[in-house]
Amino acid sequence: MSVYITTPIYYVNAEPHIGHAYTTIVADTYSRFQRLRGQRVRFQTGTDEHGDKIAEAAAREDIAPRAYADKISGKFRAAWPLLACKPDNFIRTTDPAHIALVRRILQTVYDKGDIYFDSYTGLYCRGCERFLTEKELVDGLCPDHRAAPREIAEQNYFFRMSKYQDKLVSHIKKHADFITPVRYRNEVLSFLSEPLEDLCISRPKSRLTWGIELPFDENFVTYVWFDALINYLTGLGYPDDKNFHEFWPTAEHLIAKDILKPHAIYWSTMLMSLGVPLYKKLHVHGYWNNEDAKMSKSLGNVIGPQELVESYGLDPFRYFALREMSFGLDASFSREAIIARRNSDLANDLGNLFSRSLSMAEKYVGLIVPVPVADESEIDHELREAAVAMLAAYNENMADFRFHRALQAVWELVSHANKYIVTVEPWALAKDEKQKPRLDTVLYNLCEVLRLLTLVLRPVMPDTSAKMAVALGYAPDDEAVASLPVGGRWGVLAVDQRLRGCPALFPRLEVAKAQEKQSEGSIQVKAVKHGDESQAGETGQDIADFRKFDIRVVEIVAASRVKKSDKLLRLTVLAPDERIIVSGIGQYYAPEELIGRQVLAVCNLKPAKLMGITSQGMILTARDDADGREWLALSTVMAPVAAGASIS
Ligand code: ME8
Repeated sequence: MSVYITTPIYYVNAEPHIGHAYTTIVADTYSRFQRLRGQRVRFQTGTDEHGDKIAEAAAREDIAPRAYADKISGKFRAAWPLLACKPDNFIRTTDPAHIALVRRILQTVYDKGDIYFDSYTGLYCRGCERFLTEKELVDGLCPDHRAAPREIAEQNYFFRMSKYQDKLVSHIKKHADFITPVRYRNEVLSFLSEPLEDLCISRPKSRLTWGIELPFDENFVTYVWFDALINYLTGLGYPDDKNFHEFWPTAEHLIAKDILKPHAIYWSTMLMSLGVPLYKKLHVHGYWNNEDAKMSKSLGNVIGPQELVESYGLDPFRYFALREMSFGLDASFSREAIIARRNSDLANDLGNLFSRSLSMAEKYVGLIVPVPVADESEIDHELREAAVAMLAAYNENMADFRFHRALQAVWELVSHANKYIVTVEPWALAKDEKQKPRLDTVLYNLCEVLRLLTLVLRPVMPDTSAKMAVALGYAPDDEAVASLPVGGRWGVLAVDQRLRGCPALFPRLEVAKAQEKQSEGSIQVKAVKHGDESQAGETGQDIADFRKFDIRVVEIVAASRVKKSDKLLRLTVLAPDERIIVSGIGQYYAPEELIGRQVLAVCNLKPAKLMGITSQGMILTARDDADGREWLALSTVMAPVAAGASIS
């Protein structure tokens, strides 16, 4: 089967921002998902370059509209690779092929008698680039642009939109998922319950020259929407190209709620007049606000793609965008929200599952996928069922543009697998030779969960998924991690496969509040760095003070819980002398996980008594509570060193 997915073509009167980024990431994720299912996909985006708004923006910069359009269109084109968005076609309305097709279609519709000349007086909103009806105004103003429309009286050409009203209503009623989510379908039906006016589709050249000239009257240019919507056909080589025949019947348009009417009504009736079957679906999403305020250039709170990626990382931003917005509703962007998602969902839940599982596979089976035993226990069965349920929910929700639900389902499996580890305690199984088959089964199951996660996250976080694939010993395009028909079931991971082990998938982030460039509305975030000199500044401490502390790498050789305490662990460490350290990490680490680990500890503190045990030092941890849940991460060294090595 084939899939044709389009984004709106964006106006070149402003640079790309988070709103454009979101729509394009959704289209890209959907294309990748459909490819993962084995479909042939065509994904198109581009820029909308004619009309009042562009002419005005160019005039403000004192350059010709075409040169201005070239500059901004180039910025859109350059933005998408930064977000790992890979459109198959990038269309511009100034492309000669597009201009030729718009003129050809205008002529066809005109010859058919669906365009007529008339005089007209109307209320024109420059922001919307269209005449508004009295009913659309709120307190005499355009509700979107909060400006009073101008009364304009002029002669113009009109498209007989009203002629197709009944046909459109019955099409929408007959095809329940023509416009989704349903609230937007209802909005369109409610609008169509009143008589539809014909659409003014020309602008006299005396008022606007930056547009496509009407083929039947050189004194007029085409209204920008009659020009822009046709891009969806131009991009397929309508009417003769094989792409048109293959992809048009599958067309799915993706837009935000701001441009519902032109797509649902203008475009559908234009297609009816042309005699071209309607597109298959219109997917409508809500609006991103910045910290609950509308984003606008004048408020200085517009965030560009480059800044987003530099601040948060590419995949965390893609994940956040898809997970945070319930498709169809508005959502709010904030630095706290994205960092919380990154630290909690990605670093804590997914990252930990991955590194824990692979480090156990390294320790217990030398990174070779072990043979699972046939008679699995109840808990293994539940894990497998959870994986199967995730696949079903994922497939259904991704196909229906409910990305947040699909990701919720994926994270249910992540947390199920994390609980599985805590319950089965692989480290305890490893102590008993008789439990070897059980341990092998557990490790197989965990690696198989990791493989399935790698597969389903591929459309959402392509870079991370590729890293995960390599860590599991796959080439990134291996069908086990790159094809749902092949890999989308339990048990595909081959026994004896050599795993490679895993780097940290998501280094944790903190908000560097002091460095926020509030005035520019931009956000600065940096990786956690201890002892960062820039933070010490003028009031910094003397290095001699730091040297007073004897910080060493210590090796944990034994660990147990301190009785009657959730938090405290009794650790026997080599520093290199053997000593006991009591540490408050019991809620975050199981004692068994720690044996053999090298961590940092302060070794010359006065001995302290904790729950009756004398502690001869303090283990160093990084505390993170960015998402409101405290998490302590043990500090460690990147390569093994001799126990007792000092830190300087
Ligand atoms: O309307 N939240 O172009 P445009 C979510 N050229 N999405 C947003 C957004 C926000 N705050 N801001 C913009 C046009 N978008 C026409 C389209 S199509 C034939 C012609 C996204 O540059 C969203 O997809 O104003 C919205 O529909 C689109 O950008 C509007 O882009």
